[in-house]
Amino acid sequence: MYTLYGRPATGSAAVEALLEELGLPYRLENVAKGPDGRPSAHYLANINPLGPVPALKLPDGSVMTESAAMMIYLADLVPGANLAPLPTHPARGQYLRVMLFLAAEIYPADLRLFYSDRYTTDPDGASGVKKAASAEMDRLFDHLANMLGDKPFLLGEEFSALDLYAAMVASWAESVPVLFTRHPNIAQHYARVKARPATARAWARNKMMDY
Ligand SMILES: N[C@@H](CCC(=O)N[C@@H](CS)C(=O)NCC(=O)O)C(=O)O
Repeated sequence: MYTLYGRPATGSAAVEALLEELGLPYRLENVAKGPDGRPSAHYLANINPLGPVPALKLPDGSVMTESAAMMIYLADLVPGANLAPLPTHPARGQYLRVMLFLAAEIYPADLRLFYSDRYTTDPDGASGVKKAASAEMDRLFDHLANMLGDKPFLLGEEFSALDLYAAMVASWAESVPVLFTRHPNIAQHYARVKARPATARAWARNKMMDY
């Protein structure tokens, strides 16, 4: 049994959808924030001392953090589900490249957008951080749209774990309707991913919106 620690519509949403897609047994643990904005002392002491979600407890009791690592790990565990190119597959390099681009570029830019005050020591600096993050998100989503092009999925015809992660970060845009108008291919991709029955089950719980 896997335990996914998360909160609706956060970085746990892609992992939850992937667990559904793979048919792995899991339970969800909601990590509520206290009045100080921090998770419980139990979560900090036993699951993730840094605080954020998601975290994933594996059947052997060990804990993983880092959403992209969970995506790569879980998809590889069930090769028969075909949600990741195998290490020797020609698409493996692009798969890892784009997964890390989403996790290391778009996700942190989004954190700067939504938690701007954390990224400056200047009491008046948050609005500048937010403005820069917003411009960076535009630039990164332009790049994502170029990588997607007119393909149904990021790797081409085949859906993969990458598409879950990409649709999740798209849902975090400063304005999703503006993003989807600017990049209709990202809008179509989001709809395609969200329409998958297993993902739809997980994302209904996350209240992932239709646009
Ligand atoms: N690099 C981490 C980032 C995790 C992260 O920043 N999670 C956010 C939610 S999307 C969070 O828990 N933020 C709460 C906080 O920092 O207070 C990952 O990919 O798992």
